[in-house]
Amino acid sequence: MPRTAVRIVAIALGALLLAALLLKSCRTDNGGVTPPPVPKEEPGPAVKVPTFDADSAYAYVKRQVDFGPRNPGSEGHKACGDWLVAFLRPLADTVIEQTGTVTAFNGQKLPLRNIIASWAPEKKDRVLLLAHWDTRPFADKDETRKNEPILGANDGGSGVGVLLEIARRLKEQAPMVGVDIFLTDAEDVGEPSDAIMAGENSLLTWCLGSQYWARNPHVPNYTARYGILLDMCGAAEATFYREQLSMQFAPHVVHKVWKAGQELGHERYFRNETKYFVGIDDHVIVNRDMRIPTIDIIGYDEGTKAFHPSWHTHKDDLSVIDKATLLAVGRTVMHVLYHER
Ligand code: AHN
Ligand code: ZN
Repeated sequence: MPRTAVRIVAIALGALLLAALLLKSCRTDNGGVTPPPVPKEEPGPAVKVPTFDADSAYAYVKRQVDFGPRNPGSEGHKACGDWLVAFLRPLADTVIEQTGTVTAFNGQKLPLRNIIASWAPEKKDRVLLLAHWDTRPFADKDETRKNEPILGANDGGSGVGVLLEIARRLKEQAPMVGVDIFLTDAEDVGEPSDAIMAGENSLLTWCLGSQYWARNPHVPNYTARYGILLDMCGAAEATFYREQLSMQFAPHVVHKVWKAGQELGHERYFRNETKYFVGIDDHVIVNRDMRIPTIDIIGYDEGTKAFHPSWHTHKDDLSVIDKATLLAVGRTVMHVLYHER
């Protein structure tokens, strides 16, 4: 055979061998009769949500209560404010303190200290988390010692405790979105009132810190995708119903958060009914003045048909706080936060 012919035969044999090998590798176990199964829709890379540690959230509530009452102008207010800033500084990318003076309903001048900790402040897509860190200067719902300031373990302490634990996790693992934790001041200095629905003037005697911030945002043109306010979210067996104003301003956020809570197994806490209308709280200001859709996760009590029985009384101490409730709230908020793209 001439040389070229030998070469052609060799190439042909090689090609055949290769084809056979390829064919074999394509065959399925049952001889290539059935096509390979259609792969199920690939879920995106699983989102890893950091653990929320309820023991540390509880310790942060206790730490605040140990300062005593934290009403604006008090010793506890000054000391706790210093501690909060020192706690957040090493965890956040920036911590901004807004200080000023506000006037209470009775004409009293109060020192104001809003604390805003930010992660990835350069990002446009952000989530705002809020809780008030001040406590009520009097116990107007109590039978005794009505004029003395309360400890505010649940009313003030609980929301801040949960957010401080989230802050610790934000340092360890960044979510896709930027985050701001806004600890509002002078929320709980409102005019005592028996009416659930007081007039507009009386309503605006509450939430003086968030009102100040809305007039003077900590950064120019500040905005966020949405906001979540935590208020009185630490009592045992707390129930969180969809709050009416949250449903009006930010129904998509309510649905997202309540769905997350239920999927995580916290359906005892997150209930699918609207039971109350919280006419004034920091979310009202953020919605109304900043136009950031913001919800309120705030405990509703089946007995009082309003807030927890310890509300604005001296009973609002550490014994009200339950780790299981802190856990349900903290895990739910973190789940939502870390699933934002
Ligand atoms: C009213 O008392 C109308 N709203 C509740 C605001 C508040 C007080 N949250 C905590 N303490
Ligand atoms: Zn209060």
